[in-house]
Amino acid sequence: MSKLNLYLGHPAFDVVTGACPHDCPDTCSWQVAVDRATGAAVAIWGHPDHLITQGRLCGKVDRYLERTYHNDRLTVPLRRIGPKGSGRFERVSWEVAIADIARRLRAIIDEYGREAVLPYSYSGTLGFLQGEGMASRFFNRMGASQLARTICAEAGFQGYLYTIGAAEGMLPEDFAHSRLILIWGSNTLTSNLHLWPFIQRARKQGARVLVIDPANTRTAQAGDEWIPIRPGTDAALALAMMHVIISEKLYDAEYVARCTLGFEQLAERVQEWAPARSAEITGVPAERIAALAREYATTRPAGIRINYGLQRHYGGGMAVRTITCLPALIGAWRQRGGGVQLSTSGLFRHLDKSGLHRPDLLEKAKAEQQKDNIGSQTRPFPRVINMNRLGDALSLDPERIARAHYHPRPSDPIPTPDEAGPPVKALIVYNCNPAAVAPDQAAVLAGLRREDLFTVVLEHFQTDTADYADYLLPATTQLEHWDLHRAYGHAWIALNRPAIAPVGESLPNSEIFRRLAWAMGYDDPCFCESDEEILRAFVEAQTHERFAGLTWERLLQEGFFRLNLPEPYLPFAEGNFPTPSGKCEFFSARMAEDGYDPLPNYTPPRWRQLQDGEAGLHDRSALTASCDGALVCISPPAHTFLNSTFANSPRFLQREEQPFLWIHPQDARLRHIEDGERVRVCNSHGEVVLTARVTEAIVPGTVLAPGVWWPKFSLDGRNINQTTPPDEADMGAGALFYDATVWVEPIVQRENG
Ligand SMILES: Nc1nc2c(c(=O)[nH]1)N[C@H]1C(S)=C(S)[C@@H](COP(=O)(O)OP(=O)(O)OC[C@H]3O[C@@H](n4cnc5c(=O)[nH]c(N)nc54)[C@H](O)[C@@H]3O)O[C@H]1N2
Ligand SMILES: Nc1nc2c(c(=O)[nH]1)N[C@H]1C(S)=C(S)[C@@H](COP(=O)(O)OP(=O)(O)OC[C@H]3O[C@@H](n4cnc5c(=O)[nH]c(N)nc54)[C@H](O)[C@@H]3O)O[C@H]1N2
Ligand code: SF4
Ligand SMILES: [Mo]
Repeated sequence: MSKLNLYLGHPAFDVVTGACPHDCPDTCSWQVAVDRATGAAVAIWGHPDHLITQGRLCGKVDRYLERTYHNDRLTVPLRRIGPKGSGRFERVSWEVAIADIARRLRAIIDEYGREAVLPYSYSGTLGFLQGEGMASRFFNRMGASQLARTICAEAGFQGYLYTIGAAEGMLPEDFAHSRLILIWGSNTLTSNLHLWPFIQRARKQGARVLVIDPANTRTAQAGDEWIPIRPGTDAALALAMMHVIISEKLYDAEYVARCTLGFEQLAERVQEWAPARSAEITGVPAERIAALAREYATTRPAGIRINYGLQRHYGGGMAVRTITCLPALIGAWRQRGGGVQLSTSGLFRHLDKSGLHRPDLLEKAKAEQQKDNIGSQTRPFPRVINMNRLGDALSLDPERIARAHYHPRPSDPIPTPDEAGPPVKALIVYNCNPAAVAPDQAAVLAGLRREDLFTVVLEHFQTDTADYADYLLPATTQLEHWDLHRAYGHAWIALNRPAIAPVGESLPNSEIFRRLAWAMGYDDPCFCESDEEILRAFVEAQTHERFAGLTWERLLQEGFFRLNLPEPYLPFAEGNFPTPSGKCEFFSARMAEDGYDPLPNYTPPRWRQLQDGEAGLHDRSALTASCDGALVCISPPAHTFLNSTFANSPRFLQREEQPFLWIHPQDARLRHIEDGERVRVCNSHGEVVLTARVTEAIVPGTVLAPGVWWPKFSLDGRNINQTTPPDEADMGAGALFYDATVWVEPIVQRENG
């Protein structure tokens, strides 16, 4: 019998509707059974009535109760007693913790200015409230440094916007209508599971599924064909496909004329991109490229799923920009099942978040800052720090701090060291585990180790980051707090109701920031609103037609809401792209203004530039004279981890066995590396010990380290982000997780020699 039938309607249990908080395109709705007698959650399952969840959670979140009731859950506020990083704490009361944190923050602000405080957060929860809801009110009111949240998706997102205009495209359910599906830089069965049933439906109707990936992933194995490609070279593949499509006149001339901009220039550009040239760059044989182009242009409808795996390279922005020209070229947008999906977050772009985040409070802080008479007045206040540059941001060197400022486009000025602003003296981390997930780990840890840095961490568990906290505050999990979610892989909004009381003394992020605001003396009424009041007001503030019919009462009753979209949803069938020209922009004047090539192009990845000796000397590893024997390292998600979340669960640790490094037999042989042997993976940023898995499931010249392991549960207390460069992608200052150049050697050999 299903869990649902066991508990629904049973007098001894309440069934509470919620939503998965995690960073995943699927944003599942769930139901939780709560024992009325004990108040404990006893079962969780996917909501059966949700079109995308379809009654199933993934293997990770199916075990969410284990996470909530885990023995290692933080349940009381803690204050550091040992040296920084030792992870030794004593228990304190909430009153003491909040009062002391506020006192320390005030002292830092008085001495160094508001910008000396840096919030650091990302995607532990994607909820509107427990994500940035109360936190942004707090930091706006303070006038703290702002954080550019660049760690995941920025490069590709910007590339998509230049071409399509907004993060809108195919809906997942519409892949059921496709007859050809390209899964391009995405491991659907691991990171976007709820798309798969729609893909399977298409296959039953005869659709073919091709997977373009450097690794023979689960998804590649489950598809019809794996097309192996060298990391960071996808734009070269797309350009050659366009070359074939245009030269063989397989494009949709009518759609191109009516709905696109710059076809003539595009045609001229792709003349340079014969499949043979692309083959040399991508490693995909020229005949395969030509056949792929023909199949893509002549199979209708053709859908492309790109995911962010594709854009964690130096040329990631341009790659996404270039690939997303393909559907317009063949008129794929005309049909249901045709087009491309990167993210659906743009469907929600009309959400009015001003009442939630209160940017007006920042104006208040700015006005006060004028009077403070501390800090730089020569550049806009407050400064914005690129989260990928945390190591630089935490250094005391003004040159490095300046480098950590966010400058997402070539046309953006890089501040001079005297405009860098104060050193970061207080770091407030929530929903994030930078000691594990951020690039240039050694630099990040050096910063966290600073005795003069006051660090507060809000967490469920004692992560590697938490080990460096001065105060470690226990946060509630999704079972224990209110929240509201929008998806980035479909068109639904979901409400999360608390199912159980907070475990131990844990508090929602919203409540922790609320108490901190009071202790800081911020008397704005918004810091007195309850969580329910905040969410209700947010829902009621929405006026755009896409949200017509969305009410708080309805959410309470039904748990989720689908945006009002036309049925079928064919956003660009008649053009109407949300770009400046209203067309799909093969030629983008905005790109030219922002300092880019206005046409689709191939921007080589950083590993390629290093090999060709072209990388800027900004970057320390460029100083390594020779790239002989270097390999490209990518580190996509391990199946049962979600970034670093779940990577402390005994069950999932056992499934992933140990931190592996996939290496092709050819590369292993050259280095005398045997399967199962310990290897050292290193570059000028850092090094880490992994266990070699010699396999043909990765293209030669590339190694793959499934991520993201907790350093402290790894072989040598480090993880693969020791080798991730802090450099920025071409667009949006995005991260380069899959663009590391590394050297790999067996450990035995080095110790002997
Ligand atoms: N189980 C699980 N699910 C997750 C996550 C997780 O960590 N674990 N992470 C979540 C997050 S934060 C995100 S952003 C989303 C999206 O998550 P992504 O990190 O985009 O993950 P994937 O969709 O797995 O895409 C990675 C795939 O891209 C491939 N790849 C790497 N470089 C290249 C390249 O240059 N070209 C091509 N063609 N392929 C390349 C990798 O081999 C891998 O198979 O998934 C979310 N879902
Ligand atoms: N090498 C490598 N590194 C990567 C990636 C990769 O593919 N390879 N992927 C990158 C990507 S795409 C992303 S999105 C980032 C993600 O990086 P993070 O945003 O750091 O995500 P997680 O690693 O899942 O860590 C989230 C933390 O938030 C905590 N948390 C969850 N809910 C709450 C809450 O309600 N309150 C509080 N206070 N804490 C909470 C969790 O316990 C967890 O420790 O990692 C990036 N790092
Ligand atoms: S992680 Fe993704 S697939 Fe798993 S329950 Fe959450 S939203 Fe669904
Ligand atoms: Mo991400």
